[in-house]
Amino acid sequence: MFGLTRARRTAAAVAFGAAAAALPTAPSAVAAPRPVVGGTPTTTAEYPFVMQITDATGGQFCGGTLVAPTKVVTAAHCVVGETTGNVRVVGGRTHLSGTDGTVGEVSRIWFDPGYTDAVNGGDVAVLTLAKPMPYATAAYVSPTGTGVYAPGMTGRVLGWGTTGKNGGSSDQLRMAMVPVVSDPECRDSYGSDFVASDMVCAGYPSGGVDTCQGDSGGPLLIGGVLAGITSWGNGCAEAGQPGVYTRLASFSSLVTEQVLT
Ligand code: 4AZ
Repeated sequence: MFGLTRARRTAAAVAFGAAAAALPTAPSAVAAPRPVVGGTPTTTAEYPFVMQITDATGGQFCGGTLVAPTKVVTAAHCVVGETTGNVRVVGGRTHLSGTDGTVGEVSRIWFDPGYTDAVNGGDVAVLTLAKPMPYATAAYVSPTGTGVYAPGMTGRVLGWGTTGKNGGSSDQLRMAMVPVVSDPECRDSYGSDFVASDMVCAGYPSGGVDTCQGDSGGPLLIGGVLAGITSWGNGCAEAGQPGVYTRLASFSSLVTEQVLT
């Protein structure tokens, strides 16, 4: 089936990196980026583990989370098709326009071997950095994820993604709070595109607060730990269309293998 939800989904399967620029114009059925409302500006001093994922010229296209000095968790869809030479990780830089912080080269790219697109397999990747980042790391959820994904739990999302209707990314890092949505409720929104074992949803029933284009790969923190990765959604901040995040607990052991490698 090729229903409205799938057709109109903001294309999380498309990386917004250099490669995306070469793609033909998206079909008109694809929703334009919509405002992310309700977030507040913040800093990498406040959230030192939040990383920009950029191309070789410094153009940010995704977010990531430092979970060990040389390991960054991001979304598979951010890095599929990329090579180590054309991706950088930037830490300690609150503003996209900044030149502060640390630019890290990537020595290895791993993503869930089951990943084929946003709906199939885990939208999770681990980048290995050539040198350690001098920033505090974030803890990530255990394989059981006990209690973490309970509906109504407060999630915290961060990124430089789109904040205005036809606007570009936010120059300054932003943070927003979104409640975890129950699996049945998310299934009501997305049908079989929502795979509860691999994904978790967050957002208000009326919308208004959400991640958006450019936030992909960045963190969903619940109870202070990295519990999700910004992955996809139908548009941004629309009523009844919560953001969909990688359910990191399901991939926690795989991530640990990569962290220890
Ligand atoms: C994106 O394209 C994207 N509203 C990120 C988050 C959401 C939708 C799209 C969720 O990067």
